[in-house]
Amino acid sequence: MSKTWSAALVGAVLVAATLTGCGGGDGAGGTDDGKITMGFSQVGAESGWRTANTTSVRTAAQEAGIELKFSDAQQKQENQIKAIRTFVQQKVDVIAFSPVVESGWDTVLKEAKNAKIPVILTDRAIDSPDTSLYQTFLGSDFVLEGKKAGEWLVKEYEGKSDPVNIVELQGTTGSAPANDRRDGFAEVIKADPKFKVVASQTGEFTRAKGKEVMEAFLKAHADIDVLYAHNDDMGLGAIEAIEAAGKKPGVDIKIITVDAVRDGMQALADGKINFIVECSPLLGPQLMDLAKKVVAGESVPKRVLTEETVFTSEQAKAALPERKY
Ligand code: GYE
Repeated sequence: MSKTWSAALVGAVLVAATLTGCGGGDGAGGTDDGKITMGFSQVGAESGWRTANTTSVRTAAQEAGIELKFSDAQQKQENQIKAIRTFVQQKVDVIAFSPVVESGWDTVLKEAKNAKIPVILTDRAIDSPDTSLYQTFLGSDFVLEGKKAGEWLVKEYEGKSDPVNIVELQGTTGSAPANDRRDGFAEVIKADPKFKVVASQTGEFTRAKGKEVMEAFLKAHADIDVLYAHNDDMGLGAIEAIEAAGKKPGVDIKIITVDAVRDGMQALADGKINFIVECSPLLGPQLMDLAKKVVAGESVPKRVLTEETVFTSEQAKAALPERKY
């Protein structure tokens, strides 16, 4: 997490953002038909989490009577910048987006601000020092997720002194969840020098890349004890690589992932993953509520956190029948 964001977060606890009205007949973005139009720029379709998030946003928009202009950036920042510019030209009432990476948003967000179109960050943060560029940020605390992963590991190896060799599959380079999950985890495990991250590389949050990078890790390191994957999908890809190498995932190599989507939870219940830190993709309803308030000129908190838990294998077995995504 960037220092800027930490500072913004502290500020946000004290002050709620007050917004100037937008939409309606005030000469700002939006048309006069009374219906809210939201331009939404999604990261892509890289993971089970993302698919569930897209469904949540689409369904919630429909239920809230909000017209959604949905754009898929295919994990490319330039596509998101283009989509935001198009939304500005179209004079939508509100723009929401999940920034693929943290940096490089100031110019385009200033354009939206000049056009008086409010912006909501959803799922991922940006690291701009100018917090006036967006009204609120709705999503998880990724540093905390990384810490929870580290805390499980510390407990798991409590009382043992042998070195623990860890490989890490990072999310998309430069993205908030990759940066923060790496940092939160590192902060917790550094307390004990027996934990060593022997390799750390991006698996781009996808199964295919997770598998490919794990294959390389296995070739380069004969003595891997633990895999920490920044999402379930990369963990699931890595499981295929581990099995192909003749090792038992969850036993020979312990696996921690983040998200808790259905396939991840199944692998956890089957004992192939050992621990999952939940990250909720069901942001749609809260996003639509915030959008309505922002468009109406009401004040909203600068930071809205999602509530999340963690799962062991037993807990995954119990939760699976009810799991919606
Ligand atoms: O964990 C991962 C997805 O930004 C929280 O993006 C999201 C992450 C999620 O690709 O699976």
